[in-house]
Amino acid sequence: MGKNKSSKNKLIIISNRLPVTVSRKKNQIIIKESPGGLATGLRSLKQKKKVLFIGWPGYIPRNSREKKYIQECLINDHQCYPVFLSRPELEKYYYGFSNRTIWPLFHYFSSLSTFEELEWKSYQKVNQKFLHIIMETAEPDNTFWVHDYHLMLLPELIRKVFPESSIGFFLHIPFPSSEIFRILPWRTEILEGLLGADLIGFHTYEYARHFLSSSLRLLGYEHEFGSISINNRIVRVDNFPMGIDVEKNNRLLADPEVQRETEHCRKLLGEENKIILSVDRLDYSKGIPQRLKAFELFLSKNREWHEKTTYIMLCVPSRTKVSHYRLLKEEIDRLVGKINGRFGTASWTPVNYIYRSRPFKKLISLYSAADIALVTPVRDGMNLVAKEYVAAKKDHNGVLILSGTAGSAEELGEALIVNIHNKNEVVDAIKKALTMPQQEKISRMKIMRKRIMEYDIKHWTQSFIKSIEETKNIQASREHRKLNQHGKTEILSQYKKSKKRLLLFDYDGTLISFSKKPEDARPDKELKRLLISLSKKTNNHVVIISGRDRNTMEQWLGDINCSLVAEHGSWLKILPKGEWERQVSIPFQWKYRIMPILKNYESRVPGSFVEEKEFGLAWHYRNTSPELGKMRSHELYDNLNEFLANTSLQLMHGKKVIEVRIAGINKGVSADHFLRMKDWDFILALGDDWTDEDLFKALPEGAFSIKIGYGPTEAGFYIESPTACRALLRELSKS
Ligand code: GDG
Repeated sequence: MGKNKSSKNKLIIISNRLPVTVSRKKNQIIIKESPGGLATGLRSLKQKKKVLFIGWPGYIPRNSREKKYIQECLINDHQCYPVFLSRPELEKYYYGFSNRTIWPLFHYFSSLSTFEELEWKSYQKVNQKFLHIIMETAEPDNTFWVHDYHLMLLPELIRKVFPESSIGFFLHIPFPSSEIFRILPWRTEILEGLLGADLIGFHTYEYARHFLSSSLRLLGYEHEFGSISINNRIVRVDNFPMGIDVEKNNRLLADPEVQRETEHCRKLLGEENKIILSVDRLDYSKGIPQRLKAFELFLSKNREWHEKTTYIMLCVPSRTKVSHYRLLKEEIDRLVGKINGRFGTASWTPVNYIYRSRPFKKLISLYSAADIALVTPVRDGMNLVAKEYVAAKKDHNGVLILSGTAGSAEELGEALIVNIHNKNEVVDAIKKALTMPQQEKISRMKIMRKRIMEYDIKHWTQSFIKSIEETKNIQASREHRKLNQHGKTEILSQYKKSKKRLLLFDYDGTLISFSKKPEDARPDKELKRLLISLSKKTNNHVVIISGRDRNTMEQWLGDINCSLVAEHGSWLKILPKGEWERQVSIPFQWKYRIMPILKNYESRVPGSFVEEKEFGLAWHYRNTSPELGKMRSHELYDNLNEFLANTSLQLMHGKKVIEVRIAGINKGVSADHFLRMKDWDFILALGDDWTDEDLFKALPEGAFSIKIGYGPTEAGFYIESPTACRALLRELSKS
């Protein structure tokens, strides 16, 4: 496959299926475009970007000549790069892992999920296969947009071969709660695969929240407003509710053929007859049997509607090779037969069941003709049918009944929202819809329609791509501040040149890595040696600024010729005098009031503990279950915040710690003592926590400041870890 020379503006869309279908008829290969919403949405980007597609063409070639022919046609005429899959691959990767493991699990049908090692292996292999085609087709700086649950390992695979590329991933189905997700034996591999992307998109806020929660619980990744920092990379997680192709919709609604078909349909069923419509792929997630049972109950409870309402149920065959789907089909056939047999008459068939795919034009005519759309999935990522129905109701004369468990319910709150497992609720909704006053129908439909017209497929595509770009820009600005060799050389050369140097170091997370128990983070031999060597130099004044208590500081670092700051500045030991001085003179009765609150959290959150300092109290939650710790920390913070209002105490949320201490004391204020001491010609401050931000803010112009780890900061530079920080200290001490 020839490489397509390109620039940054090449966008590569990767999905299980290409937007074309290849088939063979009478010994001839036929290629038909099957543009879904996505392909349409991308058309609006085409002026700015060259768009290519990678995916399975839906056909297994008979021989290598045919394969080559198909390949050439697809590439040259459709910008589609095929990934050919063998029959065993389709069986294991597609029908197997994708549709027998992930699909049921992510739709909360965990009991239908199978966990077969061989299918997982095939899933891995096929994701690799996609990667190979990508490597033959793409350039390292392209933008990749990977779609859906079939390719969840691909973002990480692409990242490994093209580390600088921009990668977006969008999941079209729900992302389940972490309690369901963790059932998957290969949960960490899937999460890591997805986290190779720069941007991970979901239909709803809930799915994004579930994903963030799984990443935290299973991999320990914290997030800040939906952004996760992994080493030096940011991964943004957000919701992008998919819209529909509004333009196509409007075009078809104006088409005389569609209008004729709508009228024909209405006439056929009788002008007075109310039409209830549902359109689904035949899938257990769509709640079809439950809906039929609810309709049966409606008919049995409301005889006055007999012969006055018809339910048109369009089911599109789907995954017929998976046994659950075949069983479902049988159940649906049986239920339709039962209802029609029980209530039907010579002139009226209550359920008009169509089991085949119809051209989209016909679908629009049906939407247009229907008085009610009954969209009641058990669970659905979004459900575009609900949106298509609303969009087709130009005259606003229709009612949408929608499951609260469909992603689209987040945007379509004016629908009659139901729980499909509550048959009576559905029956009431059907009745309400049939008798709804015209004015109410119009006002509900108007609001929904306006929203759908605005947030259409173009809007969705553009905002996703824009969001990848924004994430990349944030990444670049961070990269720009990463302490590279050039930055290091500058610091070292300034250091060498200067005569009056102030070195301000935070302790935990900066000079030493965090450990499970705070008392285990003693300085190691090398650290002591480095600190001694740096503080011995007559031109240097070393200050270690910590939130730790005075006794620990003295015990661990008291023998070094440096100044110490304990409890964020409540105590200072300033050289050359070298005696501890208290900076606060406030009665500490307050501790007796705060302590029971913190102790209560200590007992409620296993692994957490309270630390008592002379002028502060801290509740540490580093060793708790990450989510519980985080949740309780926010709760405690809120409680204390109210409690401490109008006191001279301040509340601080540090790294896995909540601390209460005297107001007006912080690392910035303590640093000021040292900054004012002399006219320093070299200042270097190192810190990792947000308490160190006060220190960075207090520094004069020209000072060097370095944040250890990633996240928003006032510091001039980033460095990735305490280990990297140690390496810098080594170089300084050698200078
Ligand atoms: C997955 C997620 C998410 C249906 N019958 C015919 C036909 N359709 C079209 C509809 C609609 C689409 O198929 C169905 O989309 P849904 O959103 O309802 O459901 P899934 O197929 O399960 O899609 C879902 C979606 O991905 C997008 O992210 O919303 O939650 O499960 O557009 O119009 N089209 C034609 N003939 C038919 O007979 N031509």
